[in-house]
Amino acid sequence: MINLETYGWNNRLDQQKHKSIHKALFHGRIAIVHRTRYEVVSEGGVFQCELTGSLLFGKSTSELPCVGDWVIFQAFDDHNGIIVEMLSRERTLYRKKSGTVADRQAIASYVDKAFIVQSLDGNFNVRKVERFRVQICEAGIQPILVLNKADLSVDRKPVDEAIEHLVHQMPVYFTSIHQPQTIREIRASISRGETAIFVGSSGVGKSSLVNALCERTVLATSDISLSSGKGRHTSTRREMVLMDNSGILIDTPGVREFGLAIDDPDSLTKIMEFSDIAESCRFKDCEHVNEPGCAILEAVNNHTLDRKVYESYIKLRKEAWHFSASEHEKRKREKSFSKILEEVKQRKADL
Ligand SMILES: Nc1nc2c(ncn2[C@@H]2O[C@H](COP(=O)(O)OP(=O)(O)OP(=O)(O)O)[C@@H](O)[C@H]2O)c(=O)[nH]1
Ligand SMILES: [Mg+2]
Ligand SMILES: [Zn+2]
Repeated sequence: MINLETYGWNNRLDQQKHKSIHKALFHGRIAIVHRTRYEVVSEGGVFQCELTGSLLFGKSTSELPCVGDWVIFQAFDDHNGIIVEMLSRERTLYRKKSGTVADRQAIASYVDKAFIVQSLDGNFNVRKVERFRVQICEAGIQPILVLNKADLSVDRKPVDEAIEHLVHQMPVYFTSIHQPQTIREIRASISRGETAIFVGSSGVGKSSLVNALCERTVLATSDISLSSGKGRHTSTRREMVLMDNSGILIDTPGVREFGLAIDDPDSLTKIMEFSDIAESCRFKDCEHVNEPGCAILEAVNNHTLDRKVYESYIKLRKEAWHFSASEHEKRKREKSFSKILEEVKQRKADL
């Protein structure tokens, strides 16, 4: 029998389940999502489940179960079942679905820690770290920066300089799968029942790190002798694995672009730790672009705030604003569309 507490099941979730009309059924956590099939880890083992029609058609794509979600399911036999209910989501990492204006995509839920992985072999990009960090903090998840492939002889000075402002905002680890001590440090930062996700570009070593943390090959990794490590996508799905006597790890495929899916652009000021300075701006509604008496612009001019960090903030805020405005528009359109549908139904009923 599987002890679901090692997968993060707790009293709060238990209470939630007890309020459900489905409380007599099994519950479990989604480990892998295939197109319409979900692998659910439950006390009785791993079940292959589908969704009931009302879940499948009653929810938008981003609301459908993702890796990490807790669900209640009806078992048909020892291996198969149907998901009848999702427990309410917490700490969900979203991104903007690529190729859309304001569609969100759920990456994983019930996440405690997010490891932003970059490698020191030319992949390092501090602006990308900021982007991931903003989305992670917005979800109430703890961000951690992992700079992998530390065994390669690379000049660390430019990296240290670039992350100077970040080291105050999140823990930073230099790791290598060839240096066990660095892996032990990461392992020690994840407790039993805690869920940690690994995000970052392709080839940085996310799956290799998960394997090293589990001390066995649970995931496929790319063979360096066969590729330059660039643009080759080895992992193709999000997958949850259990680390022995410890936490839950979620590996993700490398993403080329990580678009922000943020509802409240103003939250960025707080997340990027600009609020303290912004309090001294002359105007309460200062946009920090060209207003007189703007404390942020003053900080940039007198070099207490790095101009590049400021520019990054403006760019991310604009993106978040664009997403939230389009999402708002979309909701309005959906509302008026459902109103029209209601009216049509009503008219039919009146006839
Ligand atoms: N030198 C060195 N190579 C590493 C390290 N970690 C991973 N690699 C190599 O980097 C390559 C890519 O590793 P993966 O774990 O497949 O990378 P990934 O981030 O999972 O990539 P995607 O699944 O495509 O997103 C492999 O050849 C690994 O052996 C490290 O610490 N040092
Ligand atoms: Mg991978
Ligand atoms: Zn200002």
